Amino acid sequence: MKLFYTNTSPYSRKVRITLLEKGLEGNVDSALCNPFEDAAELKIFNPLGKIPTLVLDDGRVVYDSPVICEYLDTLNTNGELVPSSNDARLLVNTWQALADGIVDASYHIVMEGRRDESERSQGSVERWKGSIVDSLKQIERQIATLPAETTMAQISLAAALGYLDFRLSYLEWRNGQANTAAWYEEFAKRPSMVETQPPT
Ligand SMILES: N[C@@H](CCC(=O)N[C@@H](CS)C(=O)NCC(=O)O)C(=O)O
Repeated sequence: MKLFYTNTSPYSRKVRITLLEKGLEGNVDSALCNPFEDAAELKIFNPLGKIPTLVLDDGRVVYDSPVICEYLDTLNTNGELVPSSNDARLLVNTWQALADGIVDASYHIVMEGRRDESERSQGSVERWKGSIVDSLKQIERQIATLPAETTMAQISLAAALGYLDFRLSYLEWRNGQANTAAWYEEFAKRPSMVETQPPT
């Protein structure tokens, strides 16, 4: 398998944490690829030109990050990151959607900051910030409902909080989020998190 990714992409980090948690990192050739600078090969496989994109040995192409992680989870029985039972799967997938939504809003803010100042929309930035703040409040209320075992819920949440630290530290997301912060402090010690930390 070949994974197109960057070290700074939060969606790619989620996939890379998943690979490490499943013990599958040795099965994947890594292809560092900045989609904004060298997308030519990537676009052969993914017309959206987005990372992460996973190319399987039989030529099939898998994206986006939730689909890749669900696929990786089927490859062995080292933990069940996407539960097979309906209720548990619904819970985990909804956690993943919430965490990915925080990443989406954060990524939009980062990209907006890279536009020419005259093209930026402060209104959109405020709306994305509002989504992040409200989502964090909900997570703080619901943190005790995370599954006991490690799943895509925790992996997605950790990738999202890690991205806030990496790109939007000025939001100081830990303020008022003591339970989430305590949970993250522990989860961030896992080797899969340490190994995939974005460059400083
Ligand atoms: N929903 C997608 C989002 C992927 C995504 O937007 N990746 C960014 C990098 S962090 C990208 O490739 N951007 C290139 C572009 O927007 O053209 C996923 O979960 O994989």
